[in-house]
Amino acid sequence: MSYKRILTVQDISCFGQCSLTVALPILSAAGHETCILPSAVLSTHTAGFSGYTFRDLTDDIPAITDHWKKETIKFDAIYTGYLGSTQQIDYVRDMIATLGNDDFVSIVDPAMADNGKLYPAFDMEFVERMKTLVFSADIILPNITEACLLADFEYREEYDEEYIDSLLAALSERGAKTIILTGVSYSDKTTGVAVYQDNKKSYYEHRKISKGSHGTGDVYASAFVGAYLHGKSAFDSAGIAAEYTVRCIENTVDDASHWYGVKFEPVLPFYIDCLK
Ligand code: PXL
Repeated sequence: MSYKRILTVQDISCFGQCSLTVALPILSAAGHETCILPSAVLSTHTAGFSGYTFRDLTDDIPAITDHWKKETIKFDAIYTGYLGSTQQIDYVRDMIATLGNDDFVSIVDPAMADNGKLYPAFDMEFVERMKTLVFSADIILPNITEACLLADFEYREEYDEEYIDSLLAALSERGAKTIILTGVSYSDKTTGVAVYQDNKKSYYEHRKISKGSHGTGDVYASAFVGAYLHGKSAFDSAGIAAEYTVRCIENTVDDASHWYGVKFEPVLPFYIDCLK
């Protein structure tokens, strides 16, 4: 088994089971050294709560990364999620350019939109800047909404395989390398992930749970990164992350009081088994 040092850059939502409170335990469970750079600190995530606090940590980032450079600290991978400002996108690009070991991988989840809409904190300037990060990363994990924003593509609620193929082609033409496109569903009972790598597309289909859950994009991306850095292929990692995320949702769906996230912790043993 390989022990990698991963830096993950995303927010701390103190309550709400998303971003770093999900990434840190999942990457650790996958057996990796997990270093963090919080992009912001919020009292809760922004999906479904109102009146949340938001402390932007943009101004702290240069001193943190300068210190790492002085200490010659390097990472095997940088995995980014929800960022706190447009400026942070440039800082992350600098980290990717300067803080990588040999065989370094950059993995970007452009966590900024879902269901046809940008999250409340973001605007089109952020989207434009995010393109510079996404189209230079080794692996990206957009959902369909994010992919459409990044590729200037029309967003559709209903679509077919041809539409998804054109969306993947548009991303690839703009510079995307390996694409893990999440939430691709061609039937009522199933959904899946389209994996585009070396000009070839594959599709991992799995059961769909009708009720949408918060934070599952972060659970999925973190489980993907953990498996990929463990040495699994992009397609196998996409499948493992999908099976794990579905089980996390199934473990939560009957508990109406747990609407803000998924109970991913009790399902970690399943994830660890998948990595064997
Ligand atoms: O799960 C994505 C996410 C992460 N962090 C914050 C969010 C969201 C989604 O809304 O609000 C703060």
